[in-house]
Amino acid sequence: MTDHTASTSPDRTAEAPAGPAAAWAAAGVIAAVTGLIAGHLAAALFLPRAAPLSAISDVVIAFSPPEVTEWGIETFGTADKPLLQTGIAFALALAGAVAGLAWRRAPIAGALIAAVLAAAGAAAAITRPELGAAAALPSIIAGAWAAACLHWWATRGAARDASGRRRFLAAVAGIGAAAFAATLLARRFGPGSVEADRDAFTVPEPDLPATDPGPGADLDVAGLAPWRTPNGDFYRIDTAITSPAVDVESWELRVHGMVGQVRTYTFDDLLGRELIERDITLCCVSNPVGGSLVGNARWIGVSLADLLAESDPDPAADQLVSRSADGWTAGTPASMVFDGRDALIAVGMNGAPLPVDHGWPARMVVPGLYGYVSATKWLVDLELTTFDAYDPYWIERDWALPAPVHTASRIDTPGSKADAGTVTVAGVAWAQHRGISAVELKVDDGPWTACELSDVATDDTWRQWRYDWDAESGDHTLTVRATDGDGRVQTDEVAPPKPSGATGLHNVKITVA
Ligand SMILES: Nc1nc2c(c(=O)[nH]1)N[C@H]1C(S)=C(S)[C@@H](COP(=O)(O)O)O[C@H]1N2
Ligand SMILES: [Mo]
Repeated sequence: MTDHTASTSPDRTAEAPAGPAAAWAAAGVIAAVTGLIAGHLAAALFLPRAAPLSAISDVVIAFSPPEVTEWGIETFGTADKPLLQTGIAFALALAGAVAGLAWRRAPIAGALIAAVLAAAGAAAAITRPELGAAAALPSIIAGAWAAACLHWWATRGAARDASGRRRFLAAVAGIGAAAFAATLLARRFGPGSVEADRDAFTVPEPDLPATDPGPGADLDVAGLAPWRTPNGDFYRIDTAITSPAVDVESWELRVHGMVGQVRTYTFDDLLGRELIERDITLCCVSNPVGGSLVGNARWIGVSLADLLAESDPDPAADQLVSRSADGWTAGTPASMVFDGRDALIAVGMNGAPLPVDHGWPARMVVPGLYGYVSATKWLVDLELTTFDAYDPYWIERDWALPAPVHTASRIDTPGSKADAGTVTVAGVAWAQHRGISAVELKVDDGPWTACELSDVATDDTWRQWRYDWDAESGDHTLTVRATDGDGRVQTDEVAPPKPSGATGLHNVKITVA
């Protein structure tokens, strides 16, 4: 017979917490990180932008002063958002350690920390544009998993001996690693994945093919940017942490505002229209002199002007506001959209379906304007309005109203060292929709000397240039300047990117041995 009254269980309140504090902190970190993975797996399965890290980063960006976001873009370029997400993940891991230590003293305190973090993630997700109440779920799952982990640890892990504790934590970390792999797979192939839709889309043959500039379009110099920028190398700038996953089946483009008739178009409606293929160079207003936020691609899409005309726009509407699936906006002068230039709603880029990061399934491209006032990705809405009535995203943040791109030129090669003798100096120059008529190079304080230019078929692309320089040993400065198609020489006046685009001449300092 067992004597149930003679219990050997110790007095819990009097006992010191099981296991060393460091092990509890480690358990907290593992709980937080695996919780985040659980949240991201849940999101990947049904709502990519509701992933806790994406939602929190989106909110951090939305509420950061513009100076901070611009500093991020300038300092880290395209790596700004992965870095922000990594930083937030570290902060959450740290919060996990704190929750672990708190749980050691009083489980309710640790659970409370997990609940507060989950609530913050949930609030961030449901307040994002176009995300409903269901967006709270991934963060709730993350918090619940983290709390469950700490509970398991407290009840069956912490009291073991050192190697038992390590085995316990390794097992939980292993589950996390497996969930991480599953997340990556779900992102690529899961129901929330737009990649599958995109893969299934074959870009149709254009009704109006681009005029090919021929082999002379590319001077083919080592180190020189190719005339056509491959999609994988094309710069990417946007405010989205995770590119919006737009479902092409239900995608609609709405035209409204100061129009005679509101219209909506499906993706099939777009494909049924006359398809136009054009080579157009796109550049970012944030690009510093000599910078790489510029690229040239062969776009395929429909005429923006023709599509808008079907809605019978009011001639008093001077601004076309385009809106993306994630609520970003750009304001383009209606006069420029309707002046006959090849303003496109593009569905293809360099022969491939528009990459998800570049706006799948549809984006705007307007030759001659910076991206922030024209190149809306994940396009869903076109509103004819006035500049007086509405300030779009970057205008509200004190960037300049739209103006034609500045004439710019860049030296791509050589770098900072060369051997004496003939050195090929080469680069690109752009002044979209005005074209480039000349590029000149200056060595030290010498005269401006004309460079050889590549062939172009239109004024809407950049143009390569090259110059065979007879380099003598010593330190030299090479400076480049371009002249646009209207005969205007690029200004040497130095201006920063904000508010209306950088100006000044690009130079490189080179040591010739
Ligand atoms: N939806 C959306 N579209 C956007 C942006 C954005 O933040 N969100 N950024 C614009 C800016 S500032 C530029 S320079 C171009 C860059 O296009 P790319 O990323 O395809 O090179 O996209 C434009 N379209
Ligand atoms: Mo931009």
